[in-house]
Amino acid sequence: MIYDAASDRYVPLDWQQAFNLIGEELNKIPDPHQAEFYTSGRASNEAAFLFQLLVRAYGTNNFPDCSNMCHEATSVGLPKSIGIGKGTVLLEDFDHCDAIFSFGHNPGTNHPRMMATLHEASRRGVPIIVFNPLKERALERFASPQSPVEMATFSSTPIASAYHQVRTGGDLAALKGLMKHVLEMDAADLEKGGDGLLDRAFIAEHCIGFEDLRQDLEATDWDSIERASGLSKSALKSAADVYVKAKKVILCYGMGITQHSRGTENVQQLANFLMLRGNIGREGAGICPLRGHSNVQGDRTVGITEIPNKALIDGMERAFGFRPTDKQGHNAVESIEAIAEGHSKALICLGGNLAVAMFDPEYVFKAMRKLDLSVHITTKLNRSHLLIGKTTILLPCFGRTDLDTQESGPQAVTVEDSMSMVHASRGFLNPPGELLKSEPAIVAGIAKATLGNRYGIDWDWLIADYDRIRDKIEIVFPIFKDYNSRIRVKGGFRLDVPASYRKWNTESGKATFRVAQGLNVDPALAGPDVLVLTTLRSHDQYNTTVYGLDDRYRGVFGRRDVLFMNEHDMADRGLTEGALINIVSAAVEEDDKRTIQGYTVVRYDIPRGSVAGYYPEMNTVISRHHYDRQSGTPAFKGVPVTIAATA
Ligand SMILES: Nc1nc2c(c(=O)[nH]1)N[C@H]1C(S)=C(S)[C@@H](COP(=O)(O)OP(=O)(O)OC[C@H]3O[C@@H](n4cnc5c(=O)[nH]c(N)nc54)[C@H](O)[C@@H]3O)O[C@H]1N2
Ligand SMILES: Nc1nc2c(c(=O)[nH]1)N[C@H]1C(S)=C(S)[C@@H](COP(=O)(O)OP(=O)(O)OC[C@H]3O[C@@H](n4cnc5c(=O)[nH]c(N)nc54)[C@H](O)[C@@H]3O)O[C@H]1N2
Ligand SMILES: [Mo]
Repeated sequence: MIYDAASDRYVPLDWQQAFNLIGEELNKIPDPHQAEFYTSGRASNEAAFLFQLLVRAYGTNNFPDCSNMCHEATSVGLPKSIGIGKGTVLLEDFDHCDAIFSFGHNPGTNHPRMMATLHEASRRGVPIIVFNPLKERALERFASPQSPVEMATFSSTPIASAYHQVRTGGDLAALKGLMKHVLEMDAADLEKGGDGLLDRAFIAEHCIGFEDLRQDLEATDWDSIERASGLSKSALKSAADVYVKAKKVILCYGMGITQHSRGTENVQQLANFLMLRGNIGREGAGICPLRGHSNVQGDRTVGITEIPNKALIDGMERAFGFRPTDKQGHNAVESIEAIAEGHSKALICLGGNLAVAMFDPEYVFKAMRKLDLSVHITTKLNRSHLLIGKTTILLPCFGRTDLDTQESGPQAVTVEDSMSMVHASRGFLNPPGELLKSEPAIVAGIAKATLGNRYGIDWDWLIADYDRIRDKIEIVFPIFKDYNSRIRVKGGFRLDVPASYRKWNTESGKATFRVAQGLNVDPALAGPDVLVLTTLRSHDQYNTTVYGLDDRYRGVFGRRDVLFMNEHDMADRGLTEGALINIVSAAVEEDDKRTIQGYTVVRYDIPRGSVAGYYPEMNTVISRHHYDRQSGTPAFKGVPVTIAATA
């Protein structure tokens, strides 16, 4: 479909016409660095790999990606700590651990399969220690749909053995407190003639940076830790006690850790905490970032990155005979800036709803309307598609469950999950329309029309049989060795995660304790009336797709125009439950002050000074200047706001 200004409608367009038009427009742009290529994490490895091939052959690394808004703090932070930006545990490890720490994720809603694992662990008597500002129901108690007894008797199993309602953004301080306790307990144990509580052999053999960390923790006083974390020294002690008693600890985390202005450092403190007792790289222990989209991790692995390393460039040269540019491209925040400034002229989206997922829609929507070319490869219509540029084209594609038949027959595609397991799936439903194409076929169509025969890449040959795409992936990325045969084994295979067997691909070859200066006292959050807004998913949504208005675990029904508040913060402002309020951005930058009007106050069990509301509605008050400078992840979970009753 193409937008037709005369009739103010999208009108049908032949596939070949669409490809040709896109090719013409892309070729009009004087410099390839003036086009942006977004990927949302639903794209399969095969589609994402072809997309990066198209973009690199075109000549840029402008790869804004949903991962830039999600686990980028993990992808940037963990490699410096443990040499890889991925989790180190397998699902089986949960059967062997004897404590689980959970920071900033809401599995009852967002990772329902994880609930079964936590449920089982809890029944086994494994303590589960939760750090989350909100009391999340499914983390407190959970009735397993897999348990006939619980289903029949309406009973449930307690999940969290201790629930620490850390202040929003207080995790850095909480983690320093936990580690400070561990060091103090270790010293006390040594004094009593014990062996100490640190894994000294692990630290000596595998780590660097321990002395710097120790000094930082010694220099951090308990008062500041209590104030910044919102947790008492004794509460932190009880959690540290569980930690040192356990032989094998797994730590899980989500967006409550990554989406902060110091998200990267948050992630690194999690790694420090585990490394103190050698809880990385052995059975039953490790770090477990819970990913979002089904293939957000895989897309990164197969080359969707704005900062290609030498191995990637060399691999591309090996597989395709040309050497792509190594010039650093744009991440999501930078791509929006480039579009807003009129520097970038085109945006091609492999899925997603970028404009709505991002901060400050007033700014972002205006930017999108300046584009000369916007193209969306998509399964469903969404709001971003209505941000019309000069030429705006929608290319409908198959979903994962649709049967994808190419020249050599039905095709399977592959994805990588949070545990680095790669498996194949094949669609089985008849596609919803005869005219739809697969994502790889659409990317190939755009590529042919844009690049012609550049570098002799035979796009038709590649998409005729996706095994050929996988063979190319294997040439570029040798960790996919025997890709096509290994995905044919039931359950797929695991990509190599060196940290999981204590091989550290860091600069020094060691696991590295990384010091974060000070506590997370973000100046933007310091004003007298300022509250820290965190933005959440409800039970009835998948990211920007809102399926219904209920959020059953949080007890909100039929609406989303609410703000969760602590009762003292309400009283301070003379508000009672049900009061109508305006939420005003307290961003430091004047041009970013925006307001959300007429929302309703809901009293909630949340720490004083923290408020919560739903993503994406709350994005209106999120400043484009407020993101983690290391990873580019917007601070979606630490937004300064003030609240006023409506006039
Ligand atoms: N049903 C459903 N499933 C999904 C999604 C969906 O939208 N719907 N989205 C998918 C995607 S892309 C992702 S990334 C994942 C996201 O999964 P989660 O990481 O669970 O995402 P959020 O809903 O953003 O919730 C974050 C949790 O962090 C807590 N939190 C907020 N601020 C802080 C803080 O400062 N510190 C701590 N410790 N906790 C905090 C919140 O109270 C909440 O419980 O889910 C994926 N799965
Ligand atoms: N305030 C705030 N903002 C946030 C977050 C937050 O917690 N708070 N979370 C951030 C996070 S973690 C993420 S991951 C981003 C999400 O950002 P995006 O990934 O851009 O957003 P989604 O809503 O997941 O995109 C959904 C759209 O993708 C398309 N789609 C779905 N499936 C497919 C498919 O198989 N193929 C193709 N081609 N298209 C498909 C459909 O058009 C659908 O409307 O949002 C971020 N924004
Ligand atoms: Mo995400």
